[in-house]
Amino acid sequence: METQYPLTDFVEFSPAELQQRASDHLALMQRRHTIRSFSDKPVPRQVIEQLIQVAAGAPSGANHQPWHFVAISDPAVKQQIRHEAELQEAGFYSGRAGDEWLNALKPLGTDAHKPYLETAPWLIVIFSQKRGGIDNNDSDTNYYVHESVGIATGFLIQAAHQVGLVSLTHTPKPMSFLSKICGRDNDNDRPYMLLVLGYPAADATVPAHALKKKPFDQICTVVE
Ligand code: IYR
Repeated sequence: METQYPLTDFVEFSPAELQQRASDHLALMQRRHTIRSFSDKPVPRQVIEQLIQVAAGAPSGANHQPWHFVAISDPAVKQQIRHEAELQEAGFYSGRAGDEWLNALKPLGTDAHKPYLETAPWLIVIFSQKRGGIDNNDSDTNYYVHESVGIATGFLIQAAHQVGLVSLTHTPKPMSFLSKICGRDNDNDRPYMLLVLGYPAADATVPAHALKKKPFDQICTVVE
């Protein structure tokens, strides 16, 4: 029989505390914004490693943890990533994306220029893994890989905000150049997302478009 342990670290709050905590958490998370202008202020490696440990605590299919995080602060590697990303993005923004996509991006004001890939103190490249199981055994299939890595990435973004950092989810298209740069050019690892982490520049802005949230009744149906 599989071993089971009693749940000993769950903390229960009173209904009043629960309500207060939910309101406080909502207020905290409503201050999270995707940032595209970073300061070069350093962030200690240990903080980044702890954020990654939070991400790696996300639920995953069969607990196979189908992810690998490459955390980069080396200026030469960041420069290389910026160079390659801008090459890909130049093609994307000058037509490859198609008109509909480019129009959808207009209110965000993004373009092929990605200076923050060098300015920000840390880039985290998140890889998803098709196989590996829990013991890194290549013959074991991983399950719900996309869902699992998506949840872990969400944990990472949320944790960064909670500790006082800002982030940008960057998805250069295609992302295959990241496999080579990160030394994970194999047929198991696939770049999932590039997360830029650090402090906002003093003149950082938030596009008005990003503040437009759908009304609650449009995003939620309650059945009670
Ligand atoms: N990958 C490009 C384009 C881009 C696409 C979407 I969808 C965004 O929400 C934002 C940007 C880039 O990172 O600029």
